[in-house]
Amino acid sequence: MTNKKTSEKNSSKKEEQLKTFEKDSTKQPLTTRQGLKVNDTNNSLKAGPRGGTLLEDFLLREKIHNFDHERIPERIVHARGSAAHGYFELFESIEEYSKAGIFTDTSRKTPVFARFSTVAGSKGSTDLARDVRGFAVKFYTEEGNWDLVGNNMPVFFIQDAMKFPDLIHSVKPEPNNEIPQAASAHDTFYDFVSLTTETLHNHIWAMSDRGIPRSLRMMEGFGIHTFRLINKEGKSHFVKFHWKPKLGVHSVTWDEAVKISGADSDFHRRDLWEAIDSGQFPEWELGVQIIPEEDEHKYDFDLLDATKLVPEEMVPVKIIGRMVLNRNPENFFAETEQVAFLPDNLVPGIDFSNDPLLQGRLFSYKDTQLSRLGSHNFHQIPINRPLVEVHNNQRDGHMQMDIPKGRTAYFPNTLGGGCPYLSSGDDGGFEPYQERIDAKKIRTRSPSFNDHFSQPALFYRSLAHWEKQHVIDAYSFELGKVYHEHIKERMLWLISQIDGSLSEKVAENLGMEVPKDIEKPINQAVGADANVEEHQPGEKKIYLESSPKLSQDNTVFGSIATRQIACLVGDGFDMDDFGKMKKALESENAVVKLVAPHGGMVMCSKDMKHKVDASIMTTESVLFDAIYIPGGEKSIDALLKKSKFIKFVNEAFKHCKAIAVDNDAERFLEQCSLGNYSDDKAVLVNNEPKKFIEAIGKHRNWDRMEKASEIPV
Ligand code: HDD
Repeated sequence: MTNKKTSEKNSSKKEEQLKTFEKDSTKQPLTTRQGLKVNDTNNSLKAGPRGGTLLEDFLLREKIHNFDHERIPERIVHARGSAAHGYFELFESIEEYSKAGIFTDTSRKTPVFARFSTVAGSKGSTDLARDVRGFAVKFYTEEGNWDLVGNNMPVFFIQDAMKFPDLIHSVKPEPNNEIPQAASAHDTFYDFVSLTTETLHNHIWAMSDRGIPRSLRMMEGFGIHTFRLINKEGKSHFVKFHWKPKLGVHSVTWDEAVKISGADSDFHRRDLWEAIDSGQFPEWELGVQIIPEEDEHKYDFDLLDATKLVPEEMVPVKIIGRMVLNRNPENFFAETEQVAFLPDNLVPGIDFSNDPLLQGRLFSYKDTQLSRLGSHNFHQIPINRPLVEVHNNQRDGHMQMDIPKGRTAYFPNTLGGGCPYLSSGDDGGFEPYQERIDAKKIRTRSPSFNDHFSQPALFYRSLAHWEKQHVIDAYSFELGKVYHEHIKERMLWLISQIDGSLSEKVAENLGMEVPKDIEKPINQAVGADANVEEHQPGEKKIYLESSPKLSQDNTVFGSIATRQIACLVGDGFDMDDFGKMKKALESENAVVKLVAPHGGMVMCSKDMKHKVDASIMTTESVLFDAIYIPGGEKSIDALLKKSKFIKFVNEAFKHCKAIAVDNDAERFLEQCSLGNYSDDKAVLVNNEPKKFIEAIGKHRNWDRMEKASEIPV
């Protein structure tokens, strides 16, 4: 057991390790790569002031040579990402299930590096694409690195790694014209999805609000696969990992997502960076669903099928620890870009299951890192180095950074004293779980994976009315962008397997009919030799009427920490109103920003100057969570002179956000298109700040949704 002092030391150990690689150029002379001091980095060496450049100019050649090689291939998926450092701590030991130090030693603070990402877009694409989000965490444990490489949705699109290239090729920009970027709404994706019925479950999650999070800090994370936990006695339990965000799970609407992509395509990256920078550290609890081995076949679905979740109502999530992200990277490339997550980075006490998707991942990631980072020595890059010492007989290769000592690079040896030596299980050596196997070698899919409709239907049934409407809108948008009628027809039929009224509404928006049946085989994700009938998607089952935990209506509400509040002000705004509101909001750790008709300074009613955070020309309503307008006759007159302020408020209303006004600011609201707002719980006129804070804490007033959809912005 690590004592408290050692634990603090461990948590900063990764920071210290990284610091030894940091380079601070303050007060340092500019040098070449060889350390030669440089006297001119502006002009190349020429034969006379107007003459040709000389080949001997090693300063020019070195500078350009480095520049030419600055880029490495971006990740083939999850290219766009943002990351942060932090720590994990355990609340209670689960030694009855796992012998892993990270799950038994409550005195440890384990350093972590977490990277969040979108899947389909390129490195420079928008943060607000409708997409699955990657949720990858590297734990630098005392037994070596453990990587939990998950997503923000608890299921995956496909069941077998063999289908991964097909899935990704279909969703990525089409190969002939490289269109569209970071968008699933196109023919090739729906051609594939509509023929591969196992995709339906992850697909409806992507069509739900989970596909457009408000913040990376407001997403759940899931390990997705069933893993194993192994205890000291060698007994195995199945486990599913869950990350639960302290701020709850919240999303933006599609209309906002589209507009945010134009107004600030770094919206999520900036949000994560600024929250950490301001000391509002994002936090998630780690939960586990533990299933005894004996129960492996107890469920209506197969635990090895990554397109299925285990409803929390059937197996509760036990919270065992928390992750806090408290430090931004020093350098994006060195850390966020070069970090290499590998699902096969394991520690004793955790092991794989036979999930065929997971098994394929164990090969793919290392392989990808090699082509991305250029050398198999990528584990020596500072962000990837474990905290424990590394000793083995692997040698040489591109970019070897260590200087291994001694004559022996083989095992067994006597010349090196038998070192590095082997460790037994008792001594922390990794021992694979001894699973009994008695099977034929066979290329197939287990029939127990054939139920493709029960869980997407369970998900849809569990959503609140406003979430259901968002799903209808999302399907209608995405399929509306599909050109080929036969693909849309197949999709409509598939959606009708989830819910009849859902497909009817989508069909109406598309101006089509839901087909009664579709020509088999629709599930073409089977081999040519397989019995196609046997592999058709099975009947929809109802083993749970609904799973309330799947709905964002039942998430955590209340906190307004880090929420962005736009205060619309012109010269002469009422300082008494504003001062009271600002104090109340900031005491709850919300971020108050002044948006004015111009940049620079704005004068309040007390003749004090206040710095403007954004002029109305440079910002948009969609970048804020709520709006406040203090009184002040002159200020309101100034706001009314710029029509964009009206659009600003109309848009916030359309997106069901909280709006508060004081005194003569009500005059401004009357010029907007809000209709009768007197009974709207989130439009507050001359109310206490407390009420405004409560309304923001509810995230949105979805009761307004129908009325808001008519606002013409
Ligand atoms: Fe993957 C990256 C998550 C299936 C092959 N994947 C990658 C990342 C995440 C995931 C979060 C980015 C890590 C980072 O931030 O650097 N992938 C998943 C999840 C899956 C999954 C949750 C299913 C449950 N992936 C999957 C399969 C394959 C891959 C089945 C291949 C057979 N994934 C890769 C990859 C990537 C990757 C091509 C690209 C960049 C990288 O690995 O480092 O190897």
